[in-house]
Amino acid sequence: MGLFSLFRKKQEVKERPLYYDIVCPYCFSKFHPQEVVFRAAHHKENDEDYALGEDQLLNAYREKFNLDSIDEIEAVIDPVTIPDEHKIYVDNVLAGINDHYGIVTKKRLCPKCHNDLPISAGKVPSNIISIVGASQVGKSVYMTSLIHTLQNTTADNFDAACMPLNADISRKFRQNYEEPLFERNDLLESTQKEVLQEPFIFQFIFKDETKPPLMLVFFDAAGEGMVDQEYLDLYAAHIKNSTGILFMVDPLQIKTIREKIRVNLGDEPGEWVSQYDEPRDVVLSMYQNFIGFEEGSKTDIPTAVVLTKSDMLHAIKEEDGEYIKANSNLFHNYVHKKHLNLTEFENINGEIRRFIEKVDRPFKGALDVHFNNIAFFAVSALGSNPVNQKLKGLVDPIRVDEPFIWLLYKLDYIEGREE
Ligand SMILES: Nc1nc2c(ncn2[C@@H]2O[C@H](COP(=O)(O)OP(=O)(O)OP(=O)(O)O)[C@@H](O)[C@H]2O)c(=O)[nH]1
Ligand SMILES: [Mg+2]
Ligand SMILES: [Zn+2]
Repeated sequence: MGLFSLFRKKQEVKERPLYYDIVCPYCFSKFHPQEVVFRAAHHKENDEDYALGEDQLLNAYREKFNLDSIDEIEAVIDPVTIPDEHKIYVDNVLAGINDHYGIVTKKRLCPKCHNDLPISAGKVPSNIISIVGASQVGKSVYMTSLIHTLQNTTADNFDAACMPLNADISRKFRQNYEEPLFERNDLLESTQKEVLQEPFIFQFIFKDETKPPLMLVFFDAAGEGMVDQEYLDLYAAHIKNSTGILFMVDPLQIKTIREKIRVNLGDEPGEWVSQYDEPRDVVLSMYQNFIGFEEGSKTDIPTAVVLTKSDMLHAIKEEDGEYIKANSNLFHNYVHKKHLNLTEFENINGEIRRFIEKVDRPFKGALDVHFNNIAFFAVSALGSNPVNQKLKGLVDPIRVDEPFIWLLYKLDYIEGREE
């Protein structure tokens, strides 16, 4: 290796910042690690600054998601009231304070919603992966199938563990999403914006300790009826502050494909969604409302365009298919291990990109105009088309973790290799 290449190699090494801005995984606001507040580790009845009481910000958040309100909780301490010598730093991040009674608290809270922050907040990047798409494209089912797969196979394949942040999240995910789908073969109810589900927070922790853990926040938003301003604000912050976007498109949303599938399915159509938004309009409104702060600017957020319900494409495959070839890779599951197989990825990316270009040019155009960093995927969260809200067999996901693994690659957590 010559001197020059040595020098170049060195320059390429990215320096690790001392700390990272925190994105609260509960309310998605973004702030400097210095702006956190703390929950006192004790209480004093005769001191109003330290007495038990209601935490209005916390309860407002909990009310939004139909969680019980908390009547009495320890006080919130703002670190500006604490002398510098009583502040505790870990890895350059304000991590604790020694309060007026000499009692240490390390319970950091989000300044905007007063929920507990994860221990790693500010020390590692906050990664939020958002799932967007029109009503009924399959967001909730995909999220469930993805998390299930991440926990059961993907994590292992990348020498990592995928775990819910706490027992509450674990229980809710199992009860409301995983068990109905994977154990009872029932489909999920359409997500109602009136009964907001608080975000599901998972951690993807690599066994190699030099790799920072990855925080995964999934917010199962309703695809329809986004009119409520508070809900819109929350959703906007979620998307704007996310590190990766999974943009879901249903083949049935695309007019030319919809008609073809309808004809080919004949008298056994299974589930059939009656009304859809045009994919292009979903991109436009997402961009205008949530991403584009400046007219004409493109977003750099890596965005996986994910064609859902790929099992439906069997109905339009053909030997020398104009749209989808009968032997297409998209019908077969592929397991990426240790790294992203770039050959496999480019194959799918190219095929779906060409497919979208052919069947919905306005949509492809809108994507090109607004996104710098996109790739195309096809997944089936269920593996087959359900009939009467029931699956015929077991859930058998196809390629559900591939878009996620591509995001890991884009965010420099894993390598890609030609094979
Ligand atoms: N064939 C097939 N159908 C699917 C698949 N995933 C979802 N569906 C169908 O799509 C319907 C909607 O899925 P959801 O995940 O609830 O859609 P959503 O985007 O969360 O919908 P909203 O919450 O109403 O915005 C399901 O009831 C299924 O009928 C799949 O992998 N294959
Ligand atoms: Mg839903
Ligand atoms: Zn918050």
